[in-house]
Amino acid sequence: MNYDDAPYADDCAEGFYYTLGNAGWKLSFNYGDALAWESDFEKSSVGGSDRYFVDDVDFAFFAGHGDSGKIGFSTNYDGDGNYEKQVHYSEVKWGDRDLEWMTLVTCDTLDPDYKDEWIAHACAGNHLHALLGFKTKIEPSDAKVLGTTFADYLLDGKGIKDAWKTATKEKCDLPWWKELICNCKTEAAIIYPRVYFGTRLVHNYAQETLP
Ligand SMILES: [Ca+2]
Ligand SMILES: [Ca+2]
Ligand SMILES: [Ca+2]
Ligand SMILES: [Ca+2]
Repeated sequence: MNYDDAPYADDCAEGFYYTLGNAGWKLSFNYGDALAWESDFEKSSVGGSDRYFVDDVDFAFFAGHGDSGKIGFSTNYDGDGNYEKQVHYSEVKWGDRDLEWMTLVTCDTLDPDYKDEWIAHACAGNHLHALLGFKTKIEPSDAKVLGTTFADYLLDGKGIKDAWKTATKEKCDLPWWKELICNCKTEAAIIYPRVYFGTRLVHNYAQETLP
């Protein structure tokens, strides 16, 4: 989590975290601001330690700053000097250890121009089940209850795609003047691998529910 000048990121991430925690999920870590390190998200081949952090849990959730193809951090914990103070798509491979779902509540990170890159890196090997986030800008205050709402829908038994779509549709709406500036409306995104065995689709992760 990166709360630094993203005033509702903590409400968002902690809403998600404690809603699942109260429902009996084991809580592993909750880091904000300078305690949130980019290396926690990055693979070991670029000097990261995701195997002890985001890839050591089933569900990881980040709220803070983002840009096309990346998320941002306030302090530098980069392992190899490339892409400092950010987690760039090329620095991640998720789910090759334990992670199934990654949610990034950040602006523009899942910009459609970078969809193939996220699939090629984050989903390499088809381990990760879903990467959730936004294609566009989001209004910071909309994030406030988004984490809780999303967790509630998952706990209600909605599939991951449906839960994310419903929660973001309900809670995220740019003010009209921002829509004019970017000529866009807030649009959520979910990226997931379709895994085939021969010609048969063996995993449709979009409908997966919490175990
Ligand atoms: Ca790096
Ligand atoms: Ca980095
Ligand atoms: Ca990994
Ligand atoms: Ca797992």
